[in-house]
Amino acid sequence: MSKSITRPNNLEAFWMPFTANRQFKQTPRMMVSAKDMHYTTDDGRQVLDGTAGLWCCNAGHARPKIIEAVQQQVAELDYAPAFQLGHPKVFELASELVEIAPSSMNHVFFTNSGSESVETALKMAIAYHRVRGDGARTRLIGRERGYHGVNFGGISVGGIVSNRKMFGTLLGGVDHIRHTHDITRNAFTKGLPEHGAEFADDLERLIALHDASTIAAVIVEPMAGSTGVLMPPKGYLQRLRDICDQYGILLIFDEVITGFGRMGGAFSADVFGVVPDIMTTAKGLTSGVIPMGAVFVRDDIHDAFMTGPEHLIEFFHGYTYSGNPVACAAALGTLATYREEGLLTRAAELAGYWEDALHSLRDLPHVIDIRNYGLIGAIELEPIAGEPTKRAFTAFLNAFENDLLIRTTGDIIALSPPLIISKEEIDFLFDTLGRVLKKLD
Ligand code: PXG
Ligand code: PLP
Repeated sequence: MSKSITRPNNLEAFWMPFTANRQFKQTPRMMVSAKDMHYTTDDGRQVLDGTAGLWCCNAGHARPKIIEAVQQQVAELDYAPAFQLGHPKVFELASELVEIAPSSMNHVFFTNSGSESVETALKMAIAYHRVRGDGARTRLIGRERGYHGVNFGGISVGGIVSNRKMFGTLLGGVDHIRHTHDITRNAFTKGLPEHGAEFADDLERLIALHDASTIAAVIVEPMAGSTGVLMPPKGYLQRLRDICDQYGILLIFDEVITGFGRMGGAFSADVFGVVPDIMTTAKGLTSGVIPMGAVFVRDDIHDAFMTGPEHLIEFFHGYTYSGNPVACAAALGTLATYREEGLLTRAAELAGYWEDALHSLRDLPHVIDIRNYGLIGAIELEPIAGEPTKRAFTAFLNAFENDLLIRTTGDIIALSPPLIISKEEIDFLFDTLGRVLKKLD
């Protein structure tokens, strides 16, 4: 392929998402192609993808099965209306998905992103109580430091201050349980932290305040990714599950990052043995190739809607592109790739090697915590006094110059490579990152 792709001569028009626009446009970092574990930049460098794009390219880049599926589908049926009409692939995909989902979740609603999956799940939860005649249950409970996308519902239940503070009063009737980050007791834990199951009891506080009869659902990420990789303390998710069961509150797991193999199983519901009532996914569903999300629901939640006259719409919700045929083809190609290469469990096989390599960085300057599970790792750095985020952002820039893509949030470095990574590539990743960290001011 030609490497003579030139840089566009005007970068002004595109307002970049979640980006320091002015910094980027002064010194652009441009990706022009990708294959397997690597991006190629416009200056011809091969950069190791340490983040699976944005936690989504779980099968790696330019995988043949996915390319073929998308190319065929776009020529055969590019689009079919999603409302009151169907096409074969969307049913085929839903059936394949419920095969790998927890056994009680046999229904799937399609969206186009994680943010839309979250909105869909929150609406389903509130509507579910209402169709059962329990319409006072409208309150939604999220968690401090939670990330549930960027739409109004998602930022309302979310708990990342910078994503909330600019946008007014948000959704009413929302409250938050406390986050689970506790470096004092859990620093440098390998795998799940020993301490903190009792943080789940904070839900009891909110139930005492609002009364369970007003609460529709609790939404949490089983592993809080975007805020900087916070693993659930041992026993924490089970305790949340127990409290929700006791009070008739739905439990939503936001598995947008944790779904599709990242933690070492298809979903973290399997990995941690705690099954939610509703599960939101996106990202790894199509390995990032075409935007798509899916919301999985427990059978009795779906069935509760299937009442009334049969010619009437049961759930007044959906997107123009829900179950888009090309997205479905991408997802089917992705699932085939996962299946053939054993990728949904590969993170579990590599976890030990990954963990050892990651924790070998613990004595480097400014490192105050290291966390990991499956093929996820995080390195928390001491912020520069008065200049939060700067130290980690410098590490990101230096790593990129040294042919390694990492991701930072605040002063935390997050790592989540494609699930096809080799041991040699893991070595390259941590050797490079170690050199970058050693040089940080
Ligand atoms: N829920 C969770 C748990 C997520 O992690 C979303 C919802 C929203 O998905 P969409 O597809 O609308 O972006 C996410 C997305 C990062 C990072 O670097 C994380 C996400 C997106 C982009 C960057 O931490 N998470
Ligand atoms: N805005 C307008 C004016 C629309 O007509 C529609 C869909 O018909 C939307 C927003 C929602 O778009 P989507 O279904 O792609 O989310």
